[in-house]
Amino acid sequence: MAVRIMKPAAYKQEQQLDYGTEAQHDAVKQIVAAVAEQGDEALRQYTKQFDRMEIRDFRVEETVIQAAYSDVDKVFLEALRRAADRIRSFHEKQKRLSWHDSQPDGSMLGQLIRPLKRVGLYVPGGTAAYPSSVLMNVIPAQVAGVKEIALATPPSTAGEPGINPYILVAAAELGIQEIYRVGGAQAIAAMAYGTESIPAVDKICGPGNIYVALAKRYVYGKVDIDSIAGPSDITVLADEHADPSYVAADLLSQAEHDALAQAVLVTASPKLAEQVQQEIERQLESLPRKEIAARSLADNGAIIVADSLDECVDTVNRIAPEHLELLVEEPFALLGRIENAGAIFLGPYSSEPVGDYYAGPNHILPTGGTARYASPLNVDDFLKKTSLIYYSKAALAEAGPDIMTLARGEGLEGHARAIAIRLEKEGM
Ligand code: HSO
Ligand code: ZN
Repeated sequence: MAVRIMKPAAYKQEQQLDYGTEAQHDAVKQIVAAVAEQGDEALRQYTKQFDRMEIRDFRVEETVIQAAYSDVDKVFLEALRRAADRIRSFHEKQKRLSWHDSQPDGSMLGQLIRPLKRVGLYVPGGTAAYPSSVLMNVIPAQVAGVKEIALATPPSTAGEPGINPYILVAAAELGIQEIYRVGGAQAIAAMAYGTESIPAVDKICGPGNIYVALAKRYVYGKVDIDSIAGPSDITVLADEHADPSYVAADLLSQAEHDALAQAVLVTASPKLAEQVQQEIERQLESLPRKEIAARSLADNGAIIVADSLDECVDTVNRIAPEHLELLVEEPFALLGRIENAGAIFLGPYSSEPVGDYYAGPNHILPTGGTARYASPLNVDDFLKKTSLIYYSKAALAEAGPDIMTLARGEGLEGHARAIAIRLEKEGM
């Protein structure tokens, strides 16, 4: 089935946030409460029930992590190392320093910037377990200075070591040795509340199924969480200079992630629209994940034909894509008009996979239109700020009357007196 061609007004973006059913909410609530109360015992029971596995030690042994190297191709490992280097150097640029500002009256104000102490990363099982996502989650945390990073991933009965060796190797390459074989809502609860074998963390990151997403919502407040990611999306804005085969390939690269993924072309060229439509059909034929990609394109894909480049830009801003490719003759000229996008890929050689794996910017991006207000995962997500206030005697003498006025205006005489007692005692 061909991707639908439509006018901008006909394109309605589905907000695909999955809020779960009542039964799923109830199940997650129960799991979180049981793990918070009974710790490892509850973890063992849920792992038996959901993963069909009896776990003695949740912690993955170092020997198992090392052994995973023999299952990973050397060429893959070298590419992974080069990707990690680039991702690290990009995130190094985001670091910020504590600062303070001294005033002529001797007072001083500032911000202490400190890393979170301990972060937990959830890595889903199955085909969506991406080693590249381990890099994208862990590296900004390390650059921020987080000392303790633990990883949780579901155990699997399929072969040894029961955990995707690529995930183990990606973690080991980053120096992460604390890995737990536990998945689902129970893993999130364990990291939030702590159990005998899994110490509690301060923040939980990483994608997962609906149970994981709901559990993250439940534990938010006890710990911090990253955003709850929806299905991935791409919008390609292309003009008549774009190569239709590139456009089609890039749309397919996003569509193959997930049947719920959204791949959209926006163009003012009806000719390009038709060429891309045909090219997608042609390229789909030989794509190994063609069923997933075809479903994604049929259900959520669109080719939007606008009347002008201006209308294309308006449409892009309305979609607020996670990934935006500018396959136009002068991509830099458009930048100033793009208001909402998680990541912008400029020109014919910056295909999305360049950013998914390698260039350096994070691939954990705001999905489903949330680029209206959200940013890519970054170093700041692993930092916290503490305000510093030092007032000198002279500064308090000057500010005291204003502070007392504001306090009394709120009916808080105790506040006013905390200032007054100083002014009086010191004759200010
Ligand atoms: N496109 C995905 C990231 C990814 N692609 C991981 C391949 N592996 C969401 O940005
Ligand atoms: Zn991707």
